[in-house]
Amino acid sequence: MAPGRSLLLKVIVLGDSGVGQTSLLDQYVCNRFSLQHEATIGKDFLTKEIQIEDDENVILQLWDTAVQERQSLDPYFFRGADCCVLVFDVNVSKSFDSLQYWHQEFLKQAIPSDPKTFPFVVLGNKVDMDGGSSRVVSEKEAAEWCASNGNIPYFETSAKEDYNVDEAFFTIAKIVVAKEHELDRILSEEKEEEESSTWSFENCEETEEVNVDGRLSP
Ligand SMILES: Nc1nc2c(ncn2[C@@H]2O[C@H](COP(=O)(O)OP(=O)(O)OP(=O)(O)O)[C@@H](O)[C@H]2O)c(=O)[nH]1
Ligand SMILES: [Mg+2]
Repeated sequence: MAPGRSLLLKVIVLGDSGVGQTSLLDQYVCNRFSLQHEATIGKDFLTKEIQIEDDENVILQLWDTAVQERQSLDPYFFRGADCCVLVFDVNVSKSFDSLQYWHQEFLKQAIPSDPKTFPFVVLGNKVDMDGGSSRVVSEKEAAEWCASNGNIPYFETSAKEDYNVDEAFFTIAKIVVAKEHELDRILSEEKEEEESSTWSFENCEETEEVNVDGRLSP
């Protein structure tokens, strides 16, 4: 990436209604938390620019979707996503069971070029509730699910207490940027390979470029 420029990353947040998706984004971007549950309507995004290395800035475009959107996922909306954040509530086992569904639905709709390596992150939210006594999904159980579904990074969070929220989104940005760099590296290697397979014959009167298969270059 050219110096001084920021990479824009499209991040989709998915999960059952009420798990705290909007609250996590509100806490992360606006440093605020509300006890009210106002179901998200339509789809909306918040942006936050962060620095992940000395000379590397990224703009996270964080998409919060409404229940209706999630139930009939719009393929055109999900295509082009750089990361998908799956959220569940550690106090509601149904929301944990739904991870499988959201994971599969996202892959089905977004059709990433390599589903096995597409960056997901899982957030187990509301760990603060009742001092942890009402939780029904253990950290071990959640981590095991993540490990067996492609080693997805797992974070325990509390939007209310602002616990692990910055850390989770920072890791999300780093994972996606690392993937972008890997892609850039592969593309430049391919380009170099392509260039080195073009030979020049300099002993002719006019220099002609010939491909390895002997055809003249266009
Ligand atoms: N104790 C506690 N409550 C939380 C936390 N995060 C969210 N909540 C509460 O959970 C409720 C639902 O939060 P939302 O952020 O609106 O949930 P959502 O996932 O966006 O819900 P939909 O928009 O309906 O999909 C609200 O009453 C929040 O105050 C948390 O970390 N701890
Ligand atoms: Mg919401």
